[in-house]
Amino acid sequence: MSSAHLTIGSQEPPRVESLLRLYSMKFCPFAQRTRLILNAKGIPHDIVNINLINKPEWYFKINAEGKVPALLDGSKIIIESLDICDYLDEKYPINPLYPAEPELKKRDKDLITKIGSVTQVFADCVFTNKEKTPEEWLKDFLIPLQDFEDALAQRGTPFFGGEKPGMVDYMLWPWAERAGCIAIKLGTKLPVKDDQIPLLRKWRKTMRDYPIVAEIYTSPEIFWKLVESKLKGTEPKYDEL
Ligand SMILES: N[C@@H](CCC(=O)N[C@@H](CS)C(=O)NCC(=O)O)C(=O)O
Repeated sequence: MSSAHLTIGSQEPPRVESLLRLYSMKFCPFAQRTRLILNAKGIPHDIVNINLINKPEWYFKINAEGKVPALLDGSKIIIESLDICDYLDEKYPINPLYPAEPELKKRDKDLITKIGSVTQVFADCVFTNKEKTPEEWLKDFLIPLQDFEDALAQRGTPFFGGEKPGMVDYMLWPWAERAGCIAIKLGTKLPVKDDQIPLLRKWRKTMRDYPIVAEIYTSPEIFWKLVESKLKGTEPKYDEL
């Protein structure tokens, strides 16, 4: 079930016993991470979408900060996308998303902590009106992205997870999916040269076609509508995009 985005004055839909519930917003990259993991592991769940501008009162009992995603598992509530994804990976061993060797798992976790630097540049570029040239933005992006390029080179596999996506792939993907918004915002593509981040660009294309990713893919044009309403300070039409 994927519902319309619930707003102030709404009631929470009845819970289904023994079914995990994910509180989400269709276009939230952090919630997308958790949706990818639920789908990658084939975990039955339902989704309750939250209107993040006019949040339903009851949602603050789930997450006092009012943010999505949040996961309800019986009486247990887990917040923060990375914690939810790790929780799911531990609880549902099918299709493990980290390597079994502790040192390789740590290597993945360390890489995941570097995603924040990528999302920061993305937010600055797309959601603010900072005056920079495309060349300057490219330089800003290449600094954090180089770590990921180096990791792919070191691993020698199409995905960070090997021959199929693992936790690093799914945690990074939502921003790769939205990367098309950069060209829309700047009115031109970033002037990436052929020898810059070639493995990462190939990874992006391969991920785009991977069934778990393709199943919940949203185009940059749709994301852009959400960005525009954020920049204008208007309420996004979550259910009409
Ligand atoms: N660190 C959190 C970030 C979650 C987050 O910022 N979610 C946004 C939507 S994309 C949100 O709920 N915003 C509403 C708010 O801040 O009130 C995570 O990884 O889950």
